[in-house]
Amino acid sequence: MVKHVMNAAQASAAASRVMQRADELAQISETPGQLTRVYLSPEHLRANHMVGAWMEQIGMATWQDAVGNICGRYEGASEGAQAILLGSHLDTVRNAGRYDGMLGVLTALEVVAFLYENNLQLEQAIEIVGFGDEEGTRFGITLLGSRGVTGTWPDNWLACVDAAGISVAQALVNAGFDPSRIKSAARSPEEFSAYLELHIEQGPVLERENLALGVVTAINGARRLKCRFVGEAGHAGTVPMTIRKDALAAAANWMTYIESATAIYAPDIVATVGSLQCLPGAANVIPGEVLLTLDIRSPRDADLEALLGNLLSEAQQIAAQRGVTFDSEIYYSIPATPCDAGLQRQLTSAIASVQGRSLSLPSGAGHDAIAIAQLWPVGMLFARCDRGISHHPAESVMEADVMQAVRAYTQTVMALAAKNTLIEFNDGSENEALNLIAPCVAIPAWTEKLVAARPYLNVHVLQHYASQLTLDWGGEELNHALAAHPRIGEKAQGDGKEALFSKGEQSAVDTQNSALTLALAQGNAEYEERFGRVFLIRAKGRSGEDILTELHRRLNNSPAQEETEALEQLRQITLLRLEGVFAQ
Ligand code: 2AL
Repeated sequence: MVKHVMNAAQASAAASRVMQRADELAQISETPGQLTRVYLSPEHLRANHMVGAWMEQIGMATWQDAVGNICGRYEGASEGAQAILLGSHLDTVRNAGRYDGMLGVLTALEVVAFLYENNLQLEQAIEIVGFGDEEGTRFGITLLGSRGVTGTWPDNWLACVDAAGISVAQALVNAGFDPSRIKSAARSPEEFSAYLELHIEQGPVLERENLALGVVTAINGARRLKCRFVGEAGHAGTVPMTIRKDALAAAANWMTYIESATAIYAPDIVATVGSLQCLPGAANVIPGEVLLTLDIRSPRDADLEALLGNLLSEAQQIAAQRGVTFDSEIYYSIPATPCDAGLQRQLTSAIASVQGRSLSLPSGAGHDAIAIAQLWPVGMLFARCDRGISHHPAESVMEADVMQAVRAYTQTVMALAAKNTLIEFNDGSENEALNLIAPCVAIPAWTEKLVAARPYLNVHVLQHYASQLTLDWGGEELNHALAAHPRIGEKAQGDGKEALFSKGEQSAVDTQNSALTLALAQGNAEYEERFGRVFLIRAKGRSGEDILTELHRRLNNSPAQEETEALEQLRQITLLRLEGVFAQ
């Protein structure tokens, strides 16, 4: 582990440089007095040039890739090492603020500057990318830069045109690129171990929590629907209240339901009716038809689908009660992009160490990480911005927050890049590799098969195969495995990795509570008497009381049922431990 820590003076100098460079970049605009910098414009190329020069000052090799991203590489301890990719975008909306995108690139430069100034080379290389297009301002299609890096430009993108009728292909040529070579911007999966992006929050949560920084859990998935209530228009003076089929009253009823049901569903889900059209729309006519939109977003697709299902069925019920009809159609849908759990943990611990505590929150806005997550694990940090204002010239961040951001970012990257357990696992001797994963579970066949199938392209591939292999387990494996799992409520012996794992997993079991400890001990004994082996349960995330309830429930299982349940718990414990080994 590298011991260097950024001190206050270094962080302060770095933050002041970030602020000054954000001002310098903001001067590169097509509209005097405002900031507008769109993909493949002369201003885009000038910004790339400026950022490229800054990269070179801190020992990075630089290049502009085939879709116009500016890229830089700071070599790792061995040439050609796998890299951690840091980045964000350099394009803007029209009349933009100066931090959206740029802050991520400028803070990444400070991470590398710290390494360079301290003469540090880490196990992994660090690459920085300033993406050419995230916002989609010019061509109406988004993430052209990051989807260049993943090599997933759809064929029809080259033909898309801007407001002046210039196609993407022509714009590439005008900017000195060759449209037939865009595929060469694609990077292969093994080149990067992870992608990190720092971004302004563009929302008010951190400010309200009085925090400079937070960790992103996921970039929200979203659905947009066109909805319609159809009732019966009628004379506002003559139709009695009891026999009306008022489409607007039904819509109003539904809207208040949407608001209250969403608020109680989960704190991080939002739903909005943003437009409402009432027909025929006259003061003296009962509304016969209402067209409205529903926008719903969540960091978890399953929750989004469940809530949406509930809202739509409520709409049907309201319609039925009022004698009107309801229909809807999804016209926009994007899945959530979860951030990698291991990267979230690293970011959380770095942020907590610089600001005392961390906060996890979803991103309501889209980011380059959406595209990058197709190939690499992604992690994001958010920095507070004034009143959450973004996409506006009033966008603003505090230099003191940037100082914290640079510190947390540097700490995270150094921790990740100093060690790469997957490389250790892939390149180590058979014994070294076995030792790394043996504490996950005492089933030698599983461990050996995982080692035999080395090398793995990335941690996801390894986890997937490890999970597949657990499907073959039966009663015999279950009995073997118990060696790595002390009883619940009993302190694990020793300071070996298994004991450390187990202590962490059982940390929510309150061993000071003697009534609970006694009840668990009794339950364990009863279980062992009945099933002839130790009671196994994934303890992580469960309290002692929860576990006790489960233990009592499972005592009523038939032996066959219980074997299935115990095996499932064993799988979960093993895969969680494996995640822990490779997350570092
Ligand atoms: C354990 C353990 O060691 N970790 C965990 O999640 N559960 N032990 C057990 N008997 O279930």
